[in-house]
Amino acid sequence: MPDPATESDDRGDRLASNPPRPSASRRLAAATNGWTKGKPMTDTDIINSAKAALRGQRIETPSWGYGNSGTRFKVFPQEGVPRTPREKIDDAAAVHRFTGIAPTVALHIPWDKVDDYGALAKYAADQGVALGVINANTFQDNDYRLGSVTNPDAGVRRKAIDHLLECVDIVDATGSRDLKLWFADGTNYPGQDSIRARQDRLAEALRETYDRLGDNQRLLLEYKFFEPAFYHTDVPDWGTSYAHCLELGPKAQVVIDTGHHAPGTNIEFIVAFLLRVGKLGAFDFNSRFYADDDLMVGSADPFQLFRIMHEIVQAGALSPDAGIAFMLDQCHNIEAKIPAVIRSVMNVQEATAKALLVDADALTAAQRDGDVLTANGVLMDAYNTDVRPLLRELRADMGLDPDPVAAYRRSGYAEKIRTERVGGQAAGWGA
Ligand code: LRH
Ligand code: MN
Repeated sequence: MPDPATESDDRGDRLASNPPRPSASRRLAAATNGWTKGKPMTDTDIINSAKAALRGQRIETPSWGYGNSGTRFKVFPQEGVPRTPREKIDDAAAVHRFTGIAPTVALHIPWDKVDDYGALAKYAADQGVALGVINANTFQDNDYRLGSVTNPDAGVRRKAIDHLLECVDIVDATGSRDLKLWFADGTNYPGQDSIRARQDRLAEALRETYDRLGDNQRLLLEYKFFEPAFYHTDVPDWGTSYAHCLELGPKAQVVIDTGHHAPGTNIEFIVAFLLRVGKLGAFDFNSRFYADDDLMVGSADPFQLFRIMHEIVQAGALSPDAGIAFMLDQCHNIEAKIPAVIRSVMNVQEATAKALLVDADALTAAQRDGDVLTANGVLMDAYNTDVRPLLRELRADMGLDPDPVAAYRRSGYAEKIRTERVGGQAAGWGA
């Protein structure tokens, strides 16, 4: 390992052999301002390949992100909130119209329960979107006080498993690919139940559900280190989810909800690890300052989101055919919901664009040479690049308004839903 103290002098001759390439921001500025005329098309290639990747990016929005939500202290209802799954789909379609990269909406059962899921899928298609991940809900029934699939009572476990199987029927009916499972299951006091026995019950329920999946369907298992359980949670971390997914088989994948980790957790390590073993199925993107705050992704820690997308880009896992579902899982307790979702999609786009501008050759060379500062510098260069001009240009190329939030505000959609959606029961968590 090179001695950092003497790092500079032998770096000299390396610099001679491959002069440092202009920084990401200089290359971006050069390319977007046509300074590259006559220069080899390298920078423009980089920009164009970044644009192509960004154009192919897909972000799924959550139906519950359009409904009322809050905390145990208060849910502040908002005007114009959808009352039905169809109105939630309308709002998701609006987000797609202004961002161009959010063509699917995740459903949550029973919050989005309908009699005819095929008709709902048709309705979504008519609005220009498709139904995405189906989320089961075993955390709001009175019977689940001591757990759902891990409950000591076999009858309660049966009820929970039947709900999971019903959700697979819904995946069939909507033509979706994924069933997503998050269990609130856990205990509040040491001794309350057998941690080991609960793992056996969980494995049994997962097995029965997994075996019900169709060939091209997946079971996505989400983890969370606490809440609503405050002593132990039955799927508390990525390792537990990974172990159960390994035990189940290839159709079982891990979901990383960016708000579900103990403070200080290096989430991009989990991303890199699961990508390496082919077990990363999806993200629930949001951000937090403290616990599972479910704030707009990238709003609390944009650098963390960049580091996560850097691992994704480096692994070539950004494009939809890499199989990772990039979803938002957020609650807009005090802010206007649709512009918040649009802003969130833009935050993921910005983090992705910066990750796509990382000079991978320079990074690999510096890492190979143990050149710590240069390696970190290459990443920070990309992170500190203002990619908003590039994204505005991309949206214009896609026939979209360069500023989706402003375009949404000018569209009159907010006024339309405020006047139309009067009466009826505004959608919410129904907790
Ligand atoms: C649990 C969770 C899970 C969803 C719910 C809406 O905290 O992240 O993904 O089912 O939020
Ligand atoms: Mn989640």
